[in-house]
This record gives sequence, structure tokens and C-alpha cells, in this order.
Amino acid sequence: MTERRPADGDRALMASVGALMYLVAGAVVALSLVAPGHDMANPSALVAGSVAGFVTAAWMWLLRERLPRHLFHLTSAAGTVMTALCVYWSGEQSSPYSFLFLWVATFGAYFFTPAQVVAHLSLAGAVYALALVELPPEGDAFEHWLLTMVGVSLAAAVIRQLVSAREGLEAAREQLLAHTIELARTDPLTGLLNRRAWYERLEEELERAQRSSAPVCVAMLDLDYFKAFNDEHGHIAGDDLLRAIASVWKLAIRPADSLGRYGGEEFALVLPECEIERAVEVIERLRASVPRDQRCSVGIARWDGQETPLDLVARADARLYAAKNLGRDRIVAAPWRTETPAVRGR
Ligand code: GH3
Ligand code: MG
Ligand code: MG
Repeated sequence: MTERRPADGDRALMASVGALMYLVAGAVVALSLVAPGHDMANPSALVAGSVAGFVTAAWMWLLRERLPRHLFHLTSAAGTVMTALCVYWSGEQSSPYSFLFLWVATFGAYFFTPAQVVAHLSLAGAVYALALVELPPEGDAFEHWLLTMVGVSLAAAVIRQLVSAREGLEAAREQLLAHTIELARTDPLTGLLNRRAWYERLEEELERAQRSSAPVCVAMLDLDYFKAFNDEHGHIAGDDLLRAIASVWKLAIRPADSLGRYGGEEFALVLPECEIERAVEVIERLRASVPRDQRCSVGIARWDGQETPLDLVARADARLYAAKNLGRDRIVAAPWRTETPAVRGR
């Protein structure tokens, strides 16, 4: 059984609920003392018990999320012992104070693991039995004990069930959210990052490079005369080719590189910690691996350390169009500030 570990928010909730329970318990005992028709065996001890309840409530409320986790086991156990003492001080085996064991059971069922709840209920059963044994006999003490323990155990089981149901729903919701986010970031045809997700990755890489001063290159890759391929082989074959290119390229790059489908038959690649010479080598490898002898043109730009991601993409894009204008099936890459772009054909 994995133990649930409450975050600070949970601890604040635990402390608030615990404080409220102590407050109500203190008030119940105080009210029962002033209510007519009840002769308590030890009213001064009950007054002390009630005050202890108020003081504990105030203390838990004031410290809230600063209370260490293990302390809630202590406050629960203390509540259990106080409840048994109140039953004892009332002088009656049939004392209604025993319903305060419900507090301990419900608190534990909501915040603790099932094994811990069983431990707390066992403590309640033991100290309650002790209180009943020490009190003057009156009717069937065992029946009181049994009814109370069955009642509080059932309440704990119901709450535990509700908590499990809620946890199941939360897990399903988180899974759905993760799946939705994944879908929103993925290109449905190729499974690559879509344009938005790729652009976010580029922003992250540039932020990282800003800190490390490492070089970053961006390549825009566009298939040549792809319309003609579609016209000749059909759109389905075109889709198949796009998928095949995506999977071949994905295998050919490093895990740190980010490949995305930028548009119809246009891909984008971020190469972190990569100088332009090595980027050209990588792209040559990608171009050589395209199936069905499909050609492509590529523009590569190295980040100048200052320009925005959009400007960097625009620069790589301008070089892609230069490659198209120079006759396609080539790379145009020029190091930062170099006037004449380096041109590499097949
Ligand atoms: P260029 O060399 O100038 O890039 O020529 P091109 O034909 O590749 O470029 P153009 O922009 O004229 O046409 C792009 C083609 O890409 C047209 C379109 O049918 C095809 N295309 C875009 N997206 C998809 C897709 O998802 N599946 C298929 N099969 N084809 C696509
Ligand atoms: Mg094209
Ligand atoms: Mg295009």
C-alpha cells in the first residue's frame, strides 16, 4: 500500500479539519455539562477536557501547514484517548461521548492510508473497552462497544470508498489532460511535433543557449515539387511519403534535436549545441536518406545570440527560398554575418 503524502496544501486542510473537529468536540462536551438532566461523574475533569479541546483546536489552526505530517497521527490518537476519558469521566457506559470516535475514524479514512486507519480504530477499540471496563456495570457494555465500533468502522469504510472514487476520477482526468496536451502538440499525420510545439521547443532551446552560450542552428526543409509527386502518385502515396520521411529523419537525428512538421510538406529542425558546419553535415545526411528519391531544399541559420526565435526562423526560411530560387535540391547555409550564403547542391 503506497502511503499518501500530503502536500503543504493538504497539510493545511488536515490541520483545519482537525482544528474544527477538536473545536466541535470541546463545544459538545461544554454544552453537555450545562445541559439539564445530565449528572456527570467528574464534571471538573470534563471541563478540563473541553478546554483541552479548544486549546488544541486553536493551536492546530494557528500552525496549520507548519504542522509536521506525523503530528496528525498524534492529534488523532490524542483525540481517541480524550474521547475514551470523557466517556469514563461521564460515569456512564452508555455515554453518548463515544460518538466522538467518529471524528477520528472519518479524519483517518480521508487523510491516512487504510492500514493507518485500522491502527487508529484499533486504538479506539482498546481505549474504549478500557473505559467501559473501568465504569460501573450498566446494561450490556459489550453491546455499546460493538455498536460504536461497527458504526465508526462503517463510516470510515464509506469515506475511504468515496476517497478512492475521487482519486480514480482525478487520475482519469490527469490522464485525459496529458493525452489532450499530447494531441495538441503532435502533428496527426507524421507524429512529429506540430508547428506550435516545435516553436515552443525552439524558444526553450534559445533560452537554454542564452545561459550556456552554446551555438544553436535552425533548418527549414521543404520537399521539392511535391505537388507533382501527389499529381503523379496520388495524395495517399504523398501522405505515406511524408510519414516515411518523418520516421527516417527522426531516427537520424540526436535525441536533443527537435524535428517538427512546420506546414504541408515543410519540416523544421532545431539543432542545439551545433555549429553550422555540423548542421550542414546533418542535413546532408537527412537529404540523402529521403525515400523514393524525393528531393528537398533546405535553409539553415545559426542563432546570432540575440535575435528572436521568429527572426531566426525567418532567416532560415529566407535561405530556404534562396535554395529554391537557385534551382532546388540544395542547402543554403551561411554563418552568421557572412555576406554570401554557402550553397551546397547534390
Ligand atoms: P516547391 O519545390 O516549390 O516546394 O514545389 P511544391 O510542389 O513542393 O510546393 P507547392 O507549395 O507548390 O505545393 C506543396 C504541395 O504539397 C501541394 C500539396 O498537395 C502538398 N501537400 C501539402 N500537405 C500535404 C499532405 O498533408 N499530404 C499530401 N499528400 N500532400 C501535401
Ligand atoms: Mg515544396
Ligand atoms: Mg512548401
